[in-house]
Amino acid sequence: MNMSFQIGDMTFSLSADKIRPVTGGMAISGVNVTLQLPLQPKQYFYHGWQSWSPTGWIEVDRPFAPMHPAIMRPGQVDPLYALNEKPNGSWLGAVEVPDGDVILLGALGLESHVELDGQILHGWYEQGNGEWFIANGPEQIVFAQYATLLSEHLNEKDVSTAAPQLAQGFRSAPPRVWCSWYSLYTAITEERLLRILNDLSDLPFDVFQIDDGWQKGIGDWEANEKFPSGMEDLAARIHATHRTPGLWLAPLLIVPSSGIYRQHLDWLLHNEKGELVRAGFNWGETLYALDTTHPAALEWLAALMKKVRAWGYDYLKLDFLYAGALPGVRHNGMSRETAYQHGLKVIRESLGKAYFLTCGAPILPSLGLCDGMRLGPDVAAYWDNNRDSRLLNNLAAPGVQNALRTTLHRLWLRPLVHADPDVQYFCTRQNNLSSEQMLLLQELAEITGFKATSDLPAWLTSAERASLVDFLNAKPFAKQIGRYTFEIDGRRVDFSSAMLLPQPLNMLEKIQRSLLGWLANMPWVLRAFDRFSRWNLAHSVRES
Ligand code: 9PG
Repeated sequence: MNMSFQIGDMTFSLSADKIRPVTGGMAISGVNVTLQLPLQPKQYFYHGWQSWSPTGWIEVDRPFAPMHPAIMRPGQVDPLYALNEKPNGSWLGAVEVPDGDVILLGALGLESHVELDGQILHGWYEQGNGEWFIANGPEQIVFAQYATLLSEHLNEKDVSTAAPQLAQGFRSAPPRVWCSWYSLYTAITEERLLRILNDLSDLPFDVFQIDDGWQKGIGDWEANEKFPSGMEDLAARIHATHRTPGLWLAPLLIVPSSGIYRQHLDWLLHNEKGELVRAGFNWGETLYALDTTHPAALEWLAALMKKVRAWGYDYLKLDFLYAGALPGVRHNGMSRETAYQHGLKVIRESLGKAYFLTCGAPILPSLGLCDGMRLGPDVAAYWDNNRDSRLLNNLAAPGVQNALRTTLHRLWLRPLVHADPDVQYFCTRQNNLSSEQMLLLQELAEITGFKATSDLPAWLTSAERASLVDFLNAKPFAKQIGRYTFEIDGRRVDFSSAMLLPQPLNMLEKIQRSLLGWLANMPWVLRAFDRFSRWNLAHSVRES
């Protein structure tokens, strides 16, 4: 069906199967929908696939170019669209019109994508038919209406099992978390964590969360030799300090050195050629994915979740979840995001009343099934890494600027899930952030209410410790006043400095990119790099 409509003094033409008015806009349906814009927009809202994928407003004539190295792409963007150089994004897209208003085209179902082709905003479902929301108006209002429709749509399909549990415990407000990752990385040991638990003393944290480094391997979720008393004992010790024990796992990833890989290759996701689907590269190994439609794999997944709950962990940070939604051929033929959602439901049910934080997670298919969601890439104790963000074009790389940019552009999701902006820093030791940069991160957490840090209590000066206590106890009132500006308890906060995108490369830098992208794409280089960072880490945390 083709129709035209008028917004202000502009005429649009729309092609879709069905059209009906809904609050704030129109609901349309169709596998392929197109909206002919009356003029070429200047800015496009690019929405990344999973937590770490770049998200934000970009100039239409300078869309995000492919990220490097290629080997990392499956773990950073939707691999199906990694080479699409038009402005495009997962499930939704928006453009800005000259009066400052925006036009949004947002899917209400999974496996959908939006692209800007000249003056045509084009949305499609990878398969099947689906619904869309289309609206025009002030940015915050249009996105809020989309979020409302998304929640109704997800509830309609009865996906939401998390929502009824939200009333319990600290789920009404996001938890305050001490997380081991951003100070110790994989160099955690039982002894070190117990010392920190003791040093935290009266700091008001709800959760003590153990991150990557406790496990035998990715797929082998048992305590390694650095945790001689076992994970159950550690959970009991955390409980004894009246904090909720939290644990990190990447349950949908499998690496070649794991037992699952050796014994159950058939549980892994394959492509149409029968080869294993690659899910990226990390820990010196190629990553593979669990097929979340394989009955035996699902049984193992449910048993794993029940095991960690029985150990005493009531807060789970489940990471690298995108692996379950990668393109591939599944055991029961399910499409990719539906298969992921199926796996997530099994996880949610097996976790019972535990707090479930998703990370590295495809956004729309996780809604309604988790309590909290990481909305950006990892922070780091520096603002930006020029090599990654600019030379390698990798805006999913760790750093405060990338994390602020992506998270800020996803704040419209807040009515649907606790928004985790990643950790904040208070400690100045071994930290390259300026006090203004540390403050911006803290302010973003004040806005979302999800507060966390990895700062080592023994490294905090008494002034730093006091400001951490104030931060954790405060319940400021935050209000958005512009695209990047907020008022927090009457104080004006401007995030614009974090929104800038890297400058284009000159000739010499382009040569550097090719060389670096080629080198960083080789497993042996990444393996050597991994070994070097572990060695470096061992030295830097010796004094902690
Ligand atoms: C633990 C970490 C922390 C962190 C997560 C996630 O592409 N990569 O190789 C890649 C590595 C680590 C990473 C993200 C991407 O970080 O976001 O908070 O839990 O895993 O390994």
